[in-house]
Amino acid sequence: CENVVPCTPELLLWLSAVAICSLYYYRLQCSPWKDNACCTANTSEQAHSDNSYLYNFEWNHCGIMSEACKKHFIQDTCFYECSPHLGPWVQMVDQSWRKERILNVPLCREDCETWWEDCKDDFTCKENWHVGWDWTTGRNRCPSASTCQLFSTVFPTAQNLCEKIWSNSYKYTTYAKSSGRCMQMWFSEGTNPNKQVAEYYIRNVS
Ligand code: FOL
Repeated sequence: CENVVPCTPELLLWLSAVAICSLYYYRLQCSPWKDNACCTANTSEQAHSDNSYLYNFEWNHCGIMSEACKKHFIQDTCFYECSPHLGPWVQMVDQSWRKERILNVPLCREDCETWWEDCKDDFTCKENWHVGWDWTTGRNRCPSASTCQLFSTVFPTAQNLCEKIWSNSYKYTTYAKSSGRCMQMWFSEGTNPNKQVAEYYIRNVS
């Protein structure tokens, strides 16, 4: 900071406080579920790690993913692993790595749109992140037939991203968070807004 402003001890202290706070913030993305969660503290810790053992999944498969984009993937992991209100959308599957999946969870438009907005300038080589990777190194790498492209090329719209990336785990909706008709990946600590949404969809089975 010397070239910009004088490095007073106060300023240095402030800068380190900011650094520590932002680190702390990123470690706490699953905390909204702390009172009622399907995940363990260990899983929520792993959700924040670039070398997570959860699925050995490499976010940085086309260069380093931006922090702004990655935070949505961390939040998605929290939601996927921790949410106790996904029952209406759970289906049995017969896959090597899981026996249940979520299908067509109605996601609030803000959550989907900010996810796309924050990732649109990042890169990926695949539209469906569930299948077709090269796992020979133990972590997913781009298959040789693919090329790294902008998210905004692979996923032209927010709807494309949210629905296709995890093979229709999510259904894009135009419902706002305030509607009570969509599930929120992002919410503050306190009452979980998704409880009432799940109850609504259980009562109104199509
Ligand atoms: N988030 C959400 N919202 N829904 C999900 O289903 C979801 N799933 C993951 C992470 N976040 C999620 C798990 N991700 C493989 C790839 C990705 C992954 C888990 C496993 C994997 O091993 N793919 C193999 C095929 C495995 C198989 O189907 O047998 C591959 O070919 O790349």
